[in-house]
Amino acid sequence: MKKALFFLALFLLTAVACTASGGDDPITVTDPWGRTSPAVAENGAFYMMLINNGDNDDALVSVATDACGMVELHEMYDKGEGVMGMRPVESGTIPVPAGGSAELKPGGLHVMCMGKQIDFAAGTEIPLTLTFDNAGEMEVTAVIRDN
Ligand SMILES: [Cu+2]
Repeated sequence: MKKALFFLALFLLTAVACTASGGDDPITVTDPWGRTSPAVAENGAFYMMLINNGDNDDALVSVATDACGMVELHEMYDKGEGVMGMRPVESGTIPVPAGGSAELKPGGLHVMCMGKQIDFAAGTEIPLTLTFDNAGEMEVTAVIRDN
């Protein structure tokens, strides 16, 4: 029984590794990260570059992680008079066109982490499950750093 569990665990690990680095995966995610913030800060954000090497348009639909009470896809926008605000992306998804990319970065598109469950200390690694319209689920690890 123990042995069976071991092989099951091994299989699952292999499956996750393949999902993350699969050679024919049309979507590549580079440099997922989040900014350091103390546990008392209620919210945080994650950034990354989404690259679509495939022939079909795709879109980031949602992100899930145990590190946040709730996750939304957000964009920054100009409220006027030099004041920036943020809001959920209009279509609810972040488009990643075929042969193109989408950059999530400070001051722009971001994965909003509401109700942080942990301290975002430098060096902390946070697993994220990204769900794409076509490419399906993808596991990445965001690293917390200063900028
Ligand atoms: Cu936000």
